[in-house]
Amino acid sequence: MTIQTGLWFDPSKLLVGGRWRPAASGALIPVENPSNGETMASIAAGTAEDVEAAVSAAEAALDGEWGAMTATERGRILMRLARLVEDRAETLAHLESADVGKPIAQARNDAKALARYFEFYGGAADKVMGETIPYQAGTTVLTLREPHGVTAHIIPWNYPMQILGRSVGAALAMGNACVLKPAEDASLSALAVAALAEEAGLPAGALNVVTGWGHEVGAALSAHPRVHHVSFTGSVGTGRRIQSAAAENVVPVTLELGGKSPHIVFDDCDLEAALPTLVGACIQAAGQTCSAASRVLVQRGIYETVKERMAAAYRALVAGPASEVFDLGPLVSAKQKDVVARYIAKGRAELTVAAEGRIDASAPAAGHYVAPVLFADVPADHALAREEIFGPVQVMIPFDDEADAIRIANGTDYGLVAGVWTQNGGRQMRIARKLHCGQVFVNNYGAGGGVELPFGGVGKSGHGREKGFEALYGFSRLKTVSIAHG
Ligand code: TXE
Repeated sequence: MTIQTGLWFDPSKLLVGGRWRPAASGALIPVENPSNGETMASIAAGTAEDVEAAVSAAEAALDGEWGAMTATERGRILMRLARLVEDRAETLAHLESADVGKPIAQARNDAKALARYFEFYGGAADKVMGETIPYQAGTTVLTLREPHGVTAHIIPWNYPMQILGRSVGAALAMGNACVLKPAEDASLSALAVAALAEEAGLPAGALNVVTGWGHEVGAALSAHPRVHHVSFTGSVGTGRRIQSAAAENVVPVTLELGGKSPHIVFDDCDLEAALPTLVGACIQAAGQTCSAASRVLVQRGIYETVKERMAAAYRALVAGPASEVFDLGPLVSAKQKDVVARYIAKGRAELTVAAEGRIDASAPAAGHYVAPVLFADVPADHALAREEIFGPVQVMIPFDDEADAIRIANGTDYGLVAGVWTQNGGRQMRIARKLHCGQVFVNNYGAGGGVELPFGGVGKSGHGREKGFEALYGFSRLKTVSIAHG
């Protein structure tokens, strides 16, 4: 798809204080369609000057109409936004599919999730309450939940709509004014949603969007002394830089930095229920999912059976242009394809390939396609079993018993999510408690799903929780008020 006329926003403009305008520098960044390498639009290359203007606009919103609104009024706006997203879901899905390269069915799911985030946080906005605390005689103590103020949202390219929804949705519900920096590889849906937010009645300055490069806009935003909270999803290296920059201003950060999530299959599981999820939980979005189950740990008694069945599924996988037709689209960029191709080459040289899928003949040579690869019998300490690849590559690791499974599962620096398949109730609970991660799926695997479920990592997967009510606590601060009244 090339970007068509009839869209409700101009991709080459920033949104600052309710005004759509070019970047202060006037510079543009071409937007590539990863399915065919063609340029389909241009986005504004914002700079520190635009960030400064956006932060000032957010402050003005907090001092003005937005800051004066009740939680119920904020919630109603988010609910209206949810309906508008639903109304335009098909266009949003096509935009995302073209921009990111994901199959249209997956992009439709992202649009649905985006609407659900706004619906959930719209409904939750006026249900966050403080407490009264028993204290000394003659004194009443209560707690108030207040917005941080200006919040920065630096988001990646793999699930732009979903990550925008969970981050900005929760921040707006709590009354913050947001400055959003989408990824340079995939900014279109963020601009589209910001325009819908205006239509829903969001006051000027409550949501500002500054597109541009990470080292310019992202760096300026995370270091800005008048930003009060930074929320980031992306790589460990960039997360570290963002946390350091925010530390200079002593402001809180929420970091979601990906993972190397294990999918653990015990020989007492319902194998027919488990098998379809084992491949799907990694291959979604061509493996470019933070919670991708990229390590499959299988108990030895059923290892060969699972390997054969997964290998058969891999041989049927076909990558091709983002559409209705193919299992996988291209990777988002030439850069991402190079990273993944290097891992695959290393795997081929040092490991056993169990099976691979293929790239369809119709896939344009200029697209960033990678055929999915399943590696078997992978040593748990191999680079492909420890490092985030962020592509359609899965490793299979055999294990002996529960203790062995836990040791391997906890053997990386990451800890985002984990999946466990077993019918043994005691084991389900033991494993769920022992895994070092932020979320455990037992007899299911919900990569990316669950608006209501708190989500986030431990270790190098980051800290802080998004989604659910937890996000509302993260996007607010608690004030204790102690009133001596005799
Ligand atoms: O990430 P970056 P990249 C992982 C995945 C992938 C790797 C690299 O392993 O292979 O990261 O991807 C902005 N200050 N994930 O290079 O750089 C940037 O503009 C402030 C996991 O795309 O982290 C974009 O908006 N911001 C992941 C965002 O950070 C900066 C999703 C993410 O880019 C910046 C994506 C800076 N100095 C990648 N430099 C997940 N957790 O889901 C860049 N940015």
